[in-house]
Formats: sequence, structure tokens, C-alpha cells
Amino acid sequence: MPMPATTKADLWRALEAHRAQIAARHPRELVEDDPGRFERYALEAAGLLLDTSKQLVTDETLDLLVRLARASGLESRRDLLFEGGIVNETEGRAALHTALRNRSGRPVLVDGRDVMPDVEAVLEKMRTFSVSVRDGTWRGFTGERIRDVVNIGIGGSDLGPAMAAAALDARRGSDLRAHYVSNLDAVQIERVLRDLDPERTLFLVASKTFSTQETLANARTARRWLLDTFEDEAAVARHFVAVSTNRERVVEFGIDPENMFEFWDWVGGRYSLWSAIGLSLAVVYGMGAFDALLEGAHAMDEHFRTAPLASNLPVRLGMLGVWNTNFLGVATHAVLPYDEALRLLPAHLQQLEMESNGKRVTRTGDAIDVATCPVVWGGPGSNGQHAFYQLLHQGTALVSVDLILAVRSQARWADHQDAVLANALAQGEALMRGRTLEEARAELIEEGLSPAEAGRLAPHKVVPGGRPTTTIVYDELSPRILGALVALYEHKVFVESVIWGDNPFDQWGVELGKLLAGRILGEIRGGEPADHDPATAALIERVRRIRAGD
Ligand code: G6Q
Repeated sequence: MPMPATTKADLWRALEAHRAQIAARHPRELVEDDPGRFERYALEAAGLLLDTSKQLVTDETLDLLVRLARASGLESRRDLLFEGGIVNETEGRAALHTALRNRSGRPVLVDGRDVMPDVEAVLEKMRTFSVSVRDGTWRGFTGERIRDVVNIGIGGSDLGPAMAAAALDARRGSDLRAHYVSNLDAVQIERVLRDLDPERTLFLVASKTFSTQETLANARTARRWLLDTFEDEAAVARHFVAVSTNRERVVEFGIDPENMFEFWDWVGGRYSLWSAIGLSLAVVYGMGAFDALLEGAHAMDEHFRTAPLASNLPVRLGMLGVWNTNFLGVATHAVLPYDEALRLLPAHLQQLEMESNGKRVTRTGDAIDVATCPVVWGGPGSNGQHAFYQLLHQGTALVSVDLILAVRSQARWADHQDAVLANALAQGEALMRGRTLEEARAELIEEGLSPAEAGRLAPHKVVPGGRPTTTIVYDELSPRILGALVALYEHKVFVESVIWGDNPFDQWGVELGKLLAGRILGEIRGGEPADHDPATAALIERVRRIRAGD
């Protein structure tokens, strides 16, 4: 008998051999010949059911994947993450989003110092502030109560809170309204401000660095809009607060440091929803909702930290991501929530996954010789069924899918929900089972078509099936469930990064474009041409001519 594989390289080879073995079977056989599959392949934690029974795996696959995770050092890397070790090597930092939602009472040390008192102090400041806006103690410059809260930020300082606001909005218990401005194109801020009353509007400028071009441009425009009405700089203090790690720049911008909510460099942008970057949520939906969001995420953290690898939700999700990407050739992954409240979740996860694992070198700078993060995209399930699902079912690309569904709706007209559930479950079945040529022909004949007509149409109705699908189910969306769901994906991304060997907490790839934009800005404004490739130089020239009216 051969020795069981134990090293990462051996396990990788064992998975390749195993893949070749199971490829001989139609994927639907894996599921249909295995009646106890759901019980074995569905995991539960923190209010979420993770059904992986429609993935193209067997018990042996899952066993090999868990062994691969272990051989890749997942457990020690996970411990380092939670302990505040330097897991972001290229920036020399910890990545402690888990400390922001740590409800265990355990200290979390960064450079030997417990960060929990700082975390709690900021949460307390958020509590006091959000209560004062909600109960009307905090007033605008003319004494009016605040009605509209505008978060100005971009990327990690926008996508998380905007996504969570959409998710929590059905539970809004006040007249306060949240708005999110991120785009440098002023059409967005203009659209948002058009319906707002300066006397009743509060701006939260959310920027970790407070040096982001898009955010500062929007913040300056917001200030001009405000001062157009008040013509008194003193109004800024009643209508602007900042969320940042950079006090100096906040002061330079003209925001009173008293009105600044702090966070720290060990919080990555796309992991910052749990910090004061979530202030708009606390103000508009209440600190109770924000606390519950943190609790849900903490419950998932505890599960990830302590559950055995084989029954650990983020480990399962991450290792299936590795299996699909590296062994089944999946290059695109769709996130399809059957819950309108989660309509912005695909955009948040797109950043989380693609900015974290869209990498080509390891933590030590060596080339990664396997595929890493797939393209992540998606949208609300119902709508997608009438649009892009065609490609999921019959296109030539193999797309893996996450179906996310609430059993109960947050809406008053709950009678829609039966049909929502039926559609979500049907899609899972169709993506897995598909429809064979014989089935298609038989269905057409049953519908009354002649054998010749049925034969002509049947190939068009063939659905290959075998699309790897995970179904995530929860009772009803709540802040707690949302917290657990987002934390599940954060840790999934971490698990994948350990296998691929990349640093999921840096984002050097976005730097080059920013640098070039700075150069081109001068040219757009009439400055001397800089050094460009001829194609870009010609395009800049053409843009300048159009602007000049030539
Ligand atoms: C996220 C990224 C990025 C960042 C934005 C905004 O992980 O680093 O999306 O959040 O560029 O940065 P600031 O918060 O510094 O404005």
C-alpha cells in the first residue's frame, strides 16, 4: 500500500489524480447516486446553513482538501491572524478586523499592547454620537435635526457600509436616511445632493488615509454646497465628521478632531466595515443594529478559529474555491442572492475576493504557478434569471455559483416569498441536473411536437448541468446574520490565500494607475506632455482637442 500523501505537493498531485478519476462520471451522478449527501455535506454555524452537496466532490475530495489545508499550514496561519501577528508582510502589519468585533473579553496584542481598550473607546464614541443624532441632541448649524446622512468614501470606505445599509434598510426605525457617495464623477454627488436640505444633512467623510483623490474631491464639493447656504465656516463643525486613521490630514481639511472617529492601520480597507467606517450604519440603523452585526461576525470568527477543519464553514468554502479554480478550471464565480436586501453583496464580495486574492506572487515575491482568484460577480437572483443565467446554464464557461437565500422575507408582502424560494431551489437543481438530449426530446414530444420537430429543437434545450453550486440558507436576514455571512466570506478568502500563498491584505496592483493619473491630470489641464506610449499620448491629445472644441 502506498504511503498516504502528507506534503502540500503530494496532496496537490493526489488531487489531480483524483480529479481525473471522477471526471469520468457525469457530475449529476455524484449527487444522484449519493442519497445521504445533504446530511454529510451541509454544515451549520452562526445561523447559516452552508449546503455544499451540489459541488463536484466526493468524500475523498473533501478529505484530500482538508489534508491540503493542513499541509499548507492553515491552522498556524489562522492563529497568527487572530493573535495580531504580521500577516500582511509587504506592509509589515497585522490584519485585525477580528479584533474590531471581538466580544470574547480576550485581549488582542499588537506590538505587545492590547488594542481592545482603543476599539471599545471608539465604539463608545460611536454609540454616544449615533444616539445624539438619532434623538436630536445633535443639531445642524441652524438648530434643525439631521435627516440625511451622507457617507463620502470609496472602495473599502464605501462598499461595505453601502452594502450593509441596503441590507438593514427594511429595519430602519427612524426618519434618518443613509446615502453613499463614492464616484469621482460629480454626477453622483449632484444627484444625491439635489434632494437634500443643507440644514438637515450630515456628511461622514470616511477615508483611512484621508488622502484619496475621489473622496477628498467629493468632500470639498460637499463643503462648498454647504457653505453656499450658510456662508459661515463654523457650519462645517455641525455638518461634517471624519472617520480616519490620519488625524493630521483631517485637521488640515478643516474638520474638528473632536468630530473624528479613529481606526488603525491594522484594519484593511476592504475589512473595515466593522470599524468606525460603519458609523453611517450606527447613526441611521442604531448602535444596537451595529452591535448585532459585530456579534454575528464574532460568532463566525469563533467558529472559524475553533471548529475542526472538516466541519469548518470558511474552510469548506475556501477549499471548494481552490478545488473549483485549480482542479476544475473555474475562472468565474457568481454570487446570486435571492434576497433583495443583499443586492449590493456581490459588489462587496467582488472587492473582498478580487482585491485580496487577485495576485500573482507569493508573500515572499515568488511567482505563483497556479490560477488564483476567479472573476467574482453577480446580482439578485430573480433578476438574473431573466438575464445572464442563460450563460450559467448553457454557455461554454464553467461558472461556479453561490445561491444565497432567506427562508423568510423582511417584507410586509411576504406572499412573494414562496415563489422566491421555489425559484432559488429550482435554479440549484437545474444547475446541477441539467437536461439531457433524451429528456429534451421526450418533453417536446409530450408537448405534441412531431418526432422530426422534437429532434430539431432538442439540442437547443439541452442543459449540461454539473455547475458547482453552494447554497447558503438562513431564516430571515438580520444584522447578526449579515455579520456572520460577511465574516464567512472574509475567512473564505483568507483560507484560499493560505493555499495560494499570496498576501490577501495588500493591493499593490491598484497603485500604478493612480500614479499615471496624477501625471495625466497635469496634461488634461493644459500642462506639458509627459512620457507616454504612443497610443495613450494620441488619446490624451484627442481628448484635449475635443475639450478645446477643435
Ligand atoms: C481596500 C482598498 C481600497 C481603499 C480605498 C479607500 O482594501 O485599500 O478600496 O479602501 O482606496 O481608501 P481610503 O479609505 O484611504 O480613502
